[in-house]
Amino acid sequence: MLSIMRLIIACIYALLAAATLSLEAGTSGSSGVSGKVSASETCSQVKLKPAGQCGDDSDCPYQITLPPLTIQLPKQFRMLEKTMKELKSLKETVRQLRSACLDCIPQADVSEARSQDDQGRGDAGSRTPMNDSSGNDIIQEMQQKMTRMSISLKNARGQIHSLQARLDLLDGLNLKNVEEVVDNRVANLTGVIKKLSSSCTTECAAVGPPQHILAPRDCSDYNIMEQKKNGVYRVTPDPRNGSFEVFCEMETYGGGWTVIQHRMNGSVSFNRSWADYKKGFGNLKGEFWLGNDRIHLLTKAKDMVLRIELEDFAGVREYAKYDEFYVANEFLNYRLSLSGYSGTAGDAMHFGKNFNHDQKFFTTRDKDNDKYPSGNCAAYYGSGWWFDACMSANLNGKYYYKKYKGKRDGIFWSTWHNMTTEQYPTNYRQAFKTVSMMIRPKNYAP
Ligand SMILES: [Ca+2]
Repeated sequence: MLSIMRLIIACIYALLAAATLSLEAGTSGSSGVSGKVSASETCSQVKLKPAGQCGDDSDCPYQITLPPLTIQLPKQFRMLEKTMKELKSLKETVRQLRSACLDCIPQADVSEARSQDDQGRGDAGSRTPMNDSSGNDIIQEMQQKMTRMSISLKNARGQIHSLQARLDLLDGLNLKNVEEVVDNRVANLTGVIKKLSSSCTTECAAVGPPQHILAPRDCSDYNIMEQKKNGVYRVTPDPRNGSFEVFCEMETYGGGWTVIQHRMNGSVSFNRSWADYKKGFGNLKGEFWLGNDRIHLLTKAKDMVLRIELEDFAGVREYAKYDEFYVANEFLNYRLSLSGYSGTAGDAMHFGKNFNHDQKFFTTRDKDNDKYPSGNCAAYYGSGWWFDACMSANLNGKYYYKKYKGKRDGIFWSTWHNMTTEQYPTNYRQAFKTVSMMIRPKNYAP
């Protein structure tokens, strides 16, 4: 408002200055000048004009016309008074509340005292209830705000707690621990690789060229390729480990069998070292042990079934079949997994609690992995086998051409003929004319 007043005054001053100039012009030149004197645009509404001749008393008959003053105030100004009043009453309420709080006077007492006071003041009585209610409103609003804030605080505290818990968990995991575990694993693996490369001789050098990837993995693959004749075939169970020759039984029992062991005339000794059993020995067209590494590769490549064919010197043939047959690698001592028996020769591999060849390690005369604490079963029986403590079956035993007496070190299958009918040392022991161990994929369909 002040600034508007200043503007008007400035306008008047400007007009007066202009009029003075015009007067000087009028006195020096023609008289009765009747031109309008206008200042800036802002001052255009203010007019100053001559109303006759100047007299001797220096009072010039000029008149000033001011426009009607209209000031547009913001509409909020309409509320100004009301707002000021409300502010005043609020201040009063706050003051009362503060004093009530300071004096520790119960709220009811204050209300009572105030109502008495108001009665004394007459007309003020009508405003007091409004003040009370607005005060209560403020208190309620503040209480609501407080409640909301305390809820927010509670939530925040909960979140902080859960974050802390997660942090603690991460601390527990501790990157250093993880690093240590990884380091240990790497160290172990390095050890294994070192071992592997040191044992890597001729077999590793024989790693085949890429064409072996599509080569038959075992005899069943040849059977699919319409090779129906028994004989020696090359197989590649795992391209990374090269290929090797095997004898395939393609004509009987549905064909597709990879033979891993064969006895037929006693021409080959099976009383061999760990190294011999590892790489295999004998003649694929005669008597042989395919080799533990190769048996491992074959049984690792596919789920295999084992078929054992037995024939005695009377020409009687029996068989035992196992739906699961797996030989682990050398680091696990070629541990045997064998289950799912069917057949006619009986389940001599699981003869009983004390004679069970399943899950047993391979033992040779120079490497004792058996369950017999006082000696080496392989050395005693002159055979490499998955000895327990020691055996209810041993197909790598000595080849006898007829029944024999004494130490049971021959080819042995305890469920045929029965062990109890061969009382030591008086009775004769069974001898076998031919033995075959052969494997074929479980899902093979002849
Ligand atoms: Ca032992």
